[in-house]
Amino acid sequence: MARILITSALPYINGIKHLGNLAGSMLPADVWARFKRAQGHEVLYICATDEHGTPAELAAAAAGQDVRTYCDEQHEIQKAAGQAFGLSYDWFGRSSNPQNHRLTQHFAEALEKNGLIEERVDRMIYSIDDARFLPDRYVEGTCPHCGHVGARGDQCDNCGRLLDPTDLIDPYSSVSGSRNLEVRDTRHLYLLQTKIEPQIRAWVDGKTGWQTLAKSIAYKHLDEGLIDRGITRDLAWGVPVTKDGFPRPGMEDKVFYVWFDAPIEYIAATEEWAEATGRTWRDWWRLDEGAEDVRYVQFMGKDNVAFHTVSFPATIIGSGEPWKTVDQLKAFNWLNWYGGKFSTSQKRGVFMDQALELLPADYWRWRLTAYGPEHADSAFTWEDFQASTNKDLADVLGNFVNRIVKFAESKFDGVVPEGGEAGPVEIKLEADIRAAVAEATEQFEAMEFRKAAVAVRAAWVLGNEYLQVAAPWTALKTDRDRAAVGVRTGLNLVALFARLAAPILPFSAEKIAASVGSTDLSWPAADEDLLNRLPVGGKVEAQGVLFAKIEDAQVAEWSERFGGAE
Ligand code: B3M
Ligand code: ZN
Repeated sequence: MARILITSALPYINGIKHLGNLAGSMLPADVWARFKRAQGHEVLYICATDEHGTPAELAAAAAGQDVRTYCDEQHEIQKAAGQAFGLSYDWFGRSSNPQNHRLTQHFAEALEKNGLIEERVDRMIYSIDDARFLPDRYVEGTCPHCGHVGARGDQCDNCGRLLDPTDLIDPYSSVSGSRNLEVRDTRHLYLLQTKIEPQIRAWVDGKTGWQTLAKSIAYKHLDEGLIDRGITRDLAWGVPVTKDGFPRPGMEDKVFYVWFDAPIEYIAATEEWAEATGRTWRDWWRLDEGAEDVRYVQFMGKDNVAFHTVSFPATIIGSGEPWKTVDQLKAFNWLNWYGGKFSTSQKRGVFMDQALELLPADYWRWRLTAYGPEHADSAFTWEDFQASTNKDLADVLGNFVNRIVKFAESKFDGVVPEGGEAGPVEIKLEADIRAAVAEATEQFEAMEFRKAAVAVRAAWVLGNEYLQVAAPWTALKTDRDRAAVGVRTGLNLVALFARLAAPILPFSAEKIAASVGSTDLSWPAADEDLLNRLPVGGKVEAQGVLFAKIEDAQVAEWSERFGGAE
C-alpha cells in the first residue's frame, strides 16, 4: 500500500467553474484518486478555493458584498457543486484560512533569511477615483501598435502584443472607467528567482515522472531565463506582508500576491484537514517527518504549469527546508465550447451547477474524461455529447446491464443461477476481458485517461458480444444449464463492469453493482478470477434506467439556452 498525495489546481473563488475548469484539473484528479483508492492505496486528495487577489475583490464589489462574505458564500457554492459532481476531496479548504496566512508568512520569512527577498520600488498606475493601484490588466486604453480601442494594460487582444500599462494611449480604469490616473511609486517585495535558477533547473532535470507537456513548459521558462518576481500587491484582501514579530515598515497595507500564497494552500489545506479530522499533516509534506514515501501528484490546466514547475518550486526550494515536492504533474489542454472559448459574459458554455440541472454527474464525467482535452484541446458540442452518451453509456453499458439483469429476474427467479459449466466461449471471453482489464489498469496507472476509458469501454463491448454469442434466451429453450452459464457469466460481467466504471462513473457504478447484489467497487487485481465472483443464489434486481438517451429536442433546447455553434 502506497501513500499518495493528490492536489488539483485550486479553483478561483470568483464564481462557479465551467466544464472546462472541471475537465482540466478537478475531475481527472478525482478519477485518479478513486482509481488509487480502489486499488487499496492510502490516498489524500486535497483541493481548496483560491480566494485572494483583485478578481475576488472586484467580484465581491460587483455582488455588493464585502469580500469575506462573498468568499464565504462562494466557497460553499463551489464545495456543494464539487460534491454533487462526486469530487471525492478528502478536504476542500480555503486559501484565506489562518493556516495559509501563517504558512505563507513563514515561507516569506524563510526566503528572506536565505537572502532571496529584496525590496524594490515599482512605478504603477494609481486610480485616484478608485483609490487604488490598478493591476496591469485593469488599465485599458488604445493599443499603441494597432490602434485597437479597449486594449488591456498587460496585452492587446487584437494584435497580441505584450504591453505595459504606461504604453496605452488614453488609458482609463476598467474598474470605474475613470481617466483620473497617475503613475505612483510603490514598494514591493521581489523573490530573486534569478539567484536560484540553477537549483530549479536541476530540480526539474530530476523530475523523471513529469509528462512531456509539463516538462516542456518548465524548460521553456527556464530557457527564456527567469526573472525576479514581485510577490506583494497593494491590496487590502490577502495575506498581510507584515506580522507580529516580523515588522516591515511601509508594508503594513500590502498583501502577498495571490499566486504566491495559492500553491502554499496545498500544504495549508492539508493542515486544515488534519486539524478537522484529528490526523497529522507534516508526515505528508515534510521529508524529515515521514513524507519520503509519499508520492505526490498534481493535476492542472496548462496555463497553471509554469506556476507549479517554476514559481512554487522557487518558494519551496528557496526556503531551504525539506518540503515534499511534486513527483508527477499531469497537465491538460483546453476544453473549447464548439470552436471557441467558454465565456461567462457571452453566455457560452455550461457551468457546473447548470450542468447538473440538465443531467446527472456521471453523464458529464464520462464525456469529459473519455473525450477530454488531454493531449490536445478538445471541443465540447451538444451533438458529440449526445452521440457518445447514447452510444457508450446507454447502448453499450446501460443496455448490457439491463438486458441480463432483467432476464435473470424473469427467467431465473432473480438470483445468480447455478448449473452448467464454462465452455470455450466463456474461456475466450475470460482471456479477452483479462486483457482489457490489464490495459485499463496500465492506462489509469499512466494517467492516460482517454486510453483508460477506451479500455473500459472495450470491456463493456466484449460483454455485449458475449451475450450475442451465448444468447441465453435462445439456449433456455433447449438447455437450461447452458442458459444458466450465460446468465451467471453475464451477471459477473455486470459486477466487473461496475468496478471498472467506478473511477469515472461513481454514482452509476454503485447502482450497477447493487443490481447484482454487490457493493464491491475495488479495482480488479491481475490474478483475480474475474468471472466467478458472485455467490450462486445471490439476489439480482434491476435498478431502473441507468442512462437515458439524450433526445434531439434536448440538444435543440440546450443549444438555444447555452449557445451552440454560431
Ligand atoms: N486559481 C488559477 C485558475 O483558477 C488558479 C490556480 C491556483 S493553483 C495553486 O486557473
Ligand atoms: Zn494591438
